[in-house]
Amino acid sequence: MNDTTTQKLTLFNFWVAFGAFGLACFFGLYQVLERSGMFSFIQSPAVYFASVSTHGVLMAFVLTTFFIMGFGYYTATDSLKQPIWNPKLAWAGYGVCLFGVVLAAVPLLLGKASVLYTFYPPIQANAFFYIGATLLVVGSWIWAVIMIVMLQQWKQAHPGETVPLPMFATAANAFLWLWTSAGVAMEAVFQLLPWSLGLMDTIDVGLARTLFAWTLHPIVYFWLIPAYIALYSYVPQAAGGKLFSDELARLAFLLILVFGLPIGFHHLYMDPEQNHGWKLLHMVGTFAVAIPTLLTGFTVIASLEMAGRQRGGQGLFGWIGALPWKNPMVLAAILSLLMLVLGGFGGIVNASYAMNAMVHNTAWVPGHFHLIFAGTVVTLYFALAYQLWPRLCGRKLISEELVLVQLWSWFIGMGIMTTPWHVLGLLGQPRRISAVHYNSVLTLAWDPYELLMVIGGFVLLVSACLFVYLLYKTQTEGVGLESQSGDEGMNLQPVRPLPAWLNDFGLWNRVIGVLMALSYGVPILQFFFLKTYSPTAWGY
Ligand code: HAS
Ligand code: CU
Repeated sequence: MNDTTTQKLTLFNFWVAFGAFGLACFFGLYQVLERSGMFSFIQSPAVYFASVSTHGVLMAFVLTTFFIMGFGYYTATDSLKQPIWNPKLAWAGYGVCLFGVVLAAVPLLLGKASVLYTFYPPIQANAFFYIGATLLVVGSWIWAVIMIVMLQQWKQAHPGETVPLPMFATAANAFLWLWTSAGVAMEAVFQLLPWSLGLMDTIDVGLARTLFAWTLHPIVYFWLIPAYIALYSYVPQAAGGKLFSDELARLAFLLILVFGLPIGFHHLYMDPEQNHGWKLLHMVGTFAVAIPTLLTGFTVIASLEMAGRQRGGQGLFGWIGALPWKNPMVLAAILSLLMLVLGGFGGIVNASYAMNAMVHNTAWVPGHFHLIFAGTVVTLYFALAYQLWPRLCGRKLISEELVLVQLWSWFIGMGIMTTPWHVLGLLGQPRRISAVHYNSVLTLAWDPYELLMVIGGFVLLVSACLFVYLLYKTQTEGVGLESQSGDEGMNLQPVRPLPAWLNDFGLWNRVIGVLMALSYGVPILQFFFLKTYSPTAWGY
């Protein structure tokens, strides 16, 4: 039941997301070419770092935030069957975000903000970059508030009823985002902005990295949750079955919300500003947060198995062949789960304190996150776009075959590009370098992998262009749909009444408050009481 306001809001958000994505893929190809060192005429560290910073910001912040906002508006109206609360405010949020992106884009493209997407000090960007990034976050808070208000409105109108799963997950993501973004917001307001405006001579880099770590881990779950909504709410139905367990799905989202937040120090294992005990504590939490993903794998694969068996699949694995592989949603789910196996394995290696020393700051890390984010998550964003586009534009997709070609080529390209990165990382190649000549026999071993990475980059760019082309052509030239039925696709199977803790976030927000105070309180407060870099302060 999407009214035209929702359709427009969703489409406008999606076009910014996918426009940013398409552009970022061009930067990506340039980067693999430059980094390979095979084409001396394009070698330029200055251009490389401007490009990789723009690429990272476009992919990690623009694609994701706009996609999540657009999908959230769609999911809220479709699953709650109520219009958007305060559409004017929603458009204002969109405007603030877009303005922020433009403001940040100028210094990025001029090479005045080559600070990479993590913008760790002491490298400094032009102030407009930080102002733009802050506006993007502030605009997205408006979206989060609208989601939470819509949830409350629905609950008031339906006392005692169970919130539909897609909206439950969307609201979890809105809360997650408010908690998550607080870290980087504090870093921007109290450190980066005054420093870049010349109001402060220096800032504490250790504190900045700690505040960024607050944001850096849970933000990846902010990106991931829409992908899981696809897995739970669209895939079982698309496969011809139903969701194995609605309750397990809710539990997975709650566990992501609670465990995803207080564990950011696995990004700081090799940093000196936090002590070992805190890192160990965050490591335990990091292993705990793998549980909801394992639950998701179990529930979704069980749903697929039920569907495959209903379609006549026999034996231990016969159901896999019986699945409708030509359905874009099902194909995307299978490919995503396959990439999740290796991407998640890499995550567990990263999370292991001792093994992290082996891979930290090597090409392994971009291998990990391209596979799990650009692979698993973005593939499901594609599938959601293909699912929603006909409903948003009132037109049929122009070619089912090309959609499948696009999904397969993205999967193949991602495999070709990220496997060598994992190997290169183990061979000791640092991440975040442009083409560097080490003049060493040891680095000769890198060459074949660099060639593969270039080939992967090409395949990915072709696939990305095909994706944007398919959406554009469908919107402009697709054959009109005869009727638009409301619930098609989204699984809203009725659920029995659930206890409040599985249907509400009040308790969980309090639990998170306590966990955040426990895991970040002392590590942040110490900066105000200790002399950060005094060796005695660290007990050495
Ligand atoms: Fe990560 C670094 C740990 C998940 C993204 N991660 C990053 C960075 C990004 C990122 C962007 O502990 C780089 C940040 C930077 O620039 O510095 N990550 C983890 C762990 C997980 C994890 C433990 N990461 C993600 C997700 C991301 C993401 C999701 C994006 C969306 N990550 C780390 C650590 C670092 C890190 C360290 C710091 C590294 C360093 O030193 O800098 C877990 O959530 C992963 C759990 C997943 C699994 C996989 C289970 C598999 C399943 C699939 C089953 C399917 C089957 C096949 C069997 C345990 C459920 C079925 C087949 C059919 C045909 C049906
Ligand atoms: Cu993390």
